[in-house]
Parts: sequence; C-alpha cells; structure tokens
Amino acid sequence: MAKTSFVTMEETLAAIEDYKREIMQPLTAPEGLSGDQILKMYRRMALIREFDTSVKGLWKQNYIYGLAHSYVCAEAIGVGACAALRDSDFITSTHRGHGHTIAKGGDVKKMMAELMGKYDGYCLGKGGSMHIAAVDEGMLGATGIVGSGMPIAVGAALSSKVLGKDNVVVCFHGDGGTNQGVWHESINLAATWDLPVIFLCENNQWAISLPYKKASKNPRVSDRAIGYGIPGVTVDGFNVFAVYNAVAKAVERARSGNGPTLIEAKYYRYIGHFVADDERYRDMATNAPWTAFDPVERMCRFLVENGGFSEEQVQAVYESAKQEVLDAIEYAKTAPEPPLSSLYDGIYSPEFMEILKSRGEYVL
Ligand SMILES: Cc1ncc(C[n+]2csc(CCOP(=O)(O)OP(=O)(O)O)c2C)c(N)n1
Ligand SMILES: [Mg+2]
Repeated sequence: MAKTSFVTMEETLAAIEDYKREIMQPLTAPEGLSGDQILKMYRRMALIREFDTSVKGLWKQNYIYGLAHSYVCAEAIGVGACAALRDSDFITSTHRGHGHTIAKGGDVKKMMAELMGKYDGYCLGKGGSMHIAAVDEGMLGATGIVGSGMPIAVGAALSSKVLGKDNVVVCFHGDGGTNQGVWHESINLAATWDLPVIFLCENNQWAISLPYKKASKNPRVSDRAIGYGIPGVTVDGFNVFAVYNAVAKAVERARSGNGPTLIEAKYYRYIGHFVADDERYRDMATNAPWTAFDPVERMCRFLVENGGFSEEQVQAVYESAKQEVLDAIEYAKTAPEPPLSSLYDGIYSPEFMEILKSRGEYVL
C-alpha cells in the first residue's frame, strides 16, 4: 500500500528552519546547577534512552505485555523539568510515562518488572507501561486516555493549596491533548484559583498520524495562555537546560502562590508513536533531518565541549546507565509472577475489601 505522507521533505526542511530560527537555544548551564548535578541530569537522560530503546526489543520478544510508547528524543523535557522540582513535588504523566517516571527518580528495576507484569513492579504488575504510577516518587500516574492527566494535576495542586503545603505539580501532556475539552477546563480552573501547577505541553508535532498543524490553526500552543490570563512560553524541547530554566521560573511562581504557567516544549517525534508503529502515515526519510537535534547527543557534546568533562568521563556515565538498565532487565525477567492471592491488591481500599468479604463477594 502506498504511504500517505502528511508531511513532505520540503515541509520538513522548512519546519527545521523555523525551529532553528524561532525555538532552538544553545545549551548553556543554568546558574546554580553544579557540575555534579548536570552530570546526574545527563545520567537520567541516558537511563531513559537505554530503558526505552530496550523496551522495543523486549516487547518484540513477548516479555512486555500490552503496548509501550517510547520517550526517546523527549529526554530533555522530563529530565529538565524534574531537575527543577523537589522530591516532595508531584508530576502527572501521559501514555509516554517511562521517561517521566525515570526523570522523577523512578527505579528502573521496579519499572522493568512492572512492564513485564511482575509482582515486584511499581503497581504489582497491574499497571504495565501505560498505567505505571510511582506515588512514593511523586509520580501520580501515566494514563492511556489523552488529556486525562490534566484534572489529576489540578486536583493534586488544589490539595496542596487546601492543606497549606508548598508542593507544586508538573502536568506533562502532548500536543494532541491540547484539543481535549478537559485541557481547557483544567487550565481555566487552575488559573482562576491560582493553583500551583505547571502545564507542560510536549509538542512533538504529531498525535499518532495527525500533524499538529492540521489539528490547530495556531501552531503555537503557548499563545493559548493569554486566554486564561496566565504566562505562556515556548522553549526548545531538545534542550534540557532551556526546559529546566522555564520550569524553574514557573515553579517559583507557583510555589509563591501566583498560579499556573503554560510551557510548550517543542521537539519532534522522529521515532514511531509506539512499539508497533510502522509509520505508514509519513515518509520515514523525513525523520532523519530531525535527528541532528538529538537531546542526549547535544547534552553529551555540551559536557565535553563546554561542561569541563572529558570524553571518557561522559562515556563512563553513559555506560553505567546502560549497565543499570541491563541489570534491571535481568532482574525483571527472573522476578516472581503475581500470586493469585494478590488479585484484589491495590484495587479496593482495605475497608471496602472487608465489606466484600462480609458479603461473600471476595472469591479468593
Ligand atoms: C481520549 C483519547 N482519544 C484518543 C486516544 C488514542 N490516542 C492514543 S495516543 C494519541 C495521540 C496523542 O498525541 P499527543 O497528545 O500529541 O501525545 P504524543 O503521543 O504525541 O506524545 C491518541 C489520539 C486516546 N488514547 N484517548
Ligand atoms: Mg504529540
């Protein structure tokens, strides 16, 4: 079957020129971040890259159930954003949640076990890739329903405000999510009540096979902020420091009671939408020019050329992340399956379980 390409090579090259002219920012280390912190950010990016690259192969070998959406080429966004947060802050995620979980400090062993449906996984093997949650890390959950993280983030921000805490929430979402009704309702409510939430749109210019410019007349998501009376900014989504700076500023505003910010981190998904995507909707040759902005490679170049690290040091950090993922895969492969007795665990509250048992409706 002939491919239907919604984006031609000519349009791709024009979009790249627009990105270079309007969005791209040079990597400059933010003031206040130590060399050690910057190296840790690179290691998190490497962990995400290695984790999600492995997932595709493991899925093909039937180790991983369901589907999985890779965060490869978006590493700068999750890592840049989470580096600007405290451990006690929260994030909400999307269907592309591995990267967000790792960026927030998630343990790759527990994540890999979760993806393989094992009992040691973050959600006892019941969440899998698309519904992974790591509440102890402040990661309130990935979700397969586009846009559905928005009200969860607003709810968490409301609870923080009502309880008098100073936690903030970063709400990751895709460009496809911005045309859901709940996106508008959530931002309007958060803006009206000055809630401590940062709406972080990962604009990769595609919602599966639909280019964003065919879904919205104005391709700049951040322009919408004016409609809610909050600040809006577009940043280079391939640049970990650009994301860090924008989120740090928004966090300061949110923590001091001044309400939400809408940040659009613009990048390009030059890989398939999910593990089974044959990208029939586009000419795969149009992906190649975008790989020149690979966020992990850009960070690697920065560290060697401007960060004061040797190539060997940077390579060693990458290799240690790679080994951590390999160890996680071995661990998850041999981790125990969930026992039958765990069927209801994590589904109902203990109180409700007692009610079920008293009604004789608890079958185990
Ligand atoms: C409410 C809803 N509609 C449709 C889908 C099918 N779907 C899954 S992912 C996706 C595209 C999401 O695009 P975007 O929000 O830009 O995120 P990206 O995958 O590009 O990161 C769609 C339409 C869904 N999961 N939920
Ligand atoms: Mg998208």
